[in-house]
Amino acid sequence: MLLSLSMKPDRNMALLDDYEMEELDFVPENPNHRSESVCKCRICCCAWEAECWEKKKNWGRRGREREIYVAVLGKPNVGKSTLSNQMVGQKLSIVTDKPQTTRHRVLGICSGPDHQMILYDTPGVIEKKMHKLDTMMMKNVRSAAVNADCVLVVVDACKVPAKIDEVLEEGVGDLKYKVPTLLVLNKKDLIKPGEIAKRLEWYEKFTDVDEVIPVSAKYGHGVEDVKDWILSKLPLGPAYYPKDIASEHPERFFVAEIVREKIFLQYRNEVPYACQVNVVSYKTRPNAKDFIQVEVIVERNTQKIILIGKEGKALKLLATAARLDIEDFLQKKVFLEVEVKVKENWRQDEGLLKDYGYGGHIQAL
Ligand SMILES: Nc1nc2c(ncn2[C@@H]2O[C@H](COP(=O)(O)OP(=O)(O)OP(=O)(O)O)[C@@H](O)[C@H]2O)c(=O)[nH]1
Ligand SMILES: [Mg+2]
Repeated sequence: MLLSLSMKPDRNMALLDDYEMEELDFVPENPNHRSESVCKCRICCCAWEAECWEKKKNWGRRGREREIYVAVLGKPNVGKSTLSNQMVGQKLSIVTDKPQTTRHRVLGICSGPDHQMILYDTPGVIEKKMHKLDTMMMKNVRSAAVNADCVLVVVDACKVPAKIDEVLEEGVGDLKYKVPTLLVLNKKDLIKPGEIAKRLEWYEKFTDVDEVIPVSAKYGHGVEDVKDWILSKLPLGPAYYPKDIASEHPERFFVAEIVREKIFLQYRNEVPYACQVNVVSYKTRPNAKDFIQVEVIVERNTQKIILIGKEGKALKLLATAARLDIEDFLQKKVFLEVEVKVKENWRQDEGLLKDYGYGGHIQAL
């Protein structure tokens, strides 16, 4: 099954809307409702620690019982986000054909009648870190894996088999021999069955994983086998989240991600990588469309010119494509305003990166 944004997530996933924020008299530290200060729930990166926790503690957690945490790791472009979306049953992570699309750890909740898995989709593991952003993205990988009860390492079946040591090293470090690890051989639809068998054999022989399962995340083939493997390995805990919610990032996180996806799809070469998207204002209006103001930060004026295009046409195209998906996602009409700004070398600026929500860490309970 192909996933689309029109598969609407439950509105519960929003933590605080503008009205709640006003009521609570909160001044956000950064535009995307994320900061280094970490919510006590240890999952989200939201800045409003106390209230967020207040809100969530009634969500069914009992004492210190366990949920199942699953980290989805792998190199860029292997299909981690596609697999995570399929497992959750909703498009939470953006997907493009370009490597390094995912920059944060994205939490998805997969609830069944008798289980609840909490999945972390992560940025692709890269060896060469060109910018501080890359380093912080790798921190996000580690923060997803540090509490994981099990790890899925996704590899691309089309690629020549290769060791996964560096992926495990980056992700789980010293813990690598302690957590059950499944190698997910993805994109099996792109190779012949005989080749799949050879790849399986190679990975079974030359990697230190508990099992190898071939899947085609894009078409949903083998995804149930992955879930069964996770369930077979782990003790079941009580549901932490209400069964009908799929994530707990605030809506503005998904709005920014949708705009970023459209940038990746519309622009080429370095441009998408030089873009950061922030939601600067999100106003819910009872008698009018929601008003969303987004800024796209680029590193150079030349990139700004490309983004805007001749007579603003490119930016208009981008804003329309983003708005349509945002409306699908939120299931309501919105007014979307997109502005492009230049902040030189933001990818190297630790302060800015933190403001943009990278490098948040997870607090162990
Ligand atoms: N044919 C085929 N394509 C797939 C499959 N899974 C993912 N893809 C494609 O592979 C590309 C990358 O998918 P993503 O899910 O964004 O990969 P990722 O590992 O999350 O990538 P990063 O976030 O950049 O690390 C997209 O074009 C997907 O449509 C699959 O099973 N079969
Ligand atoms: Mg991804």
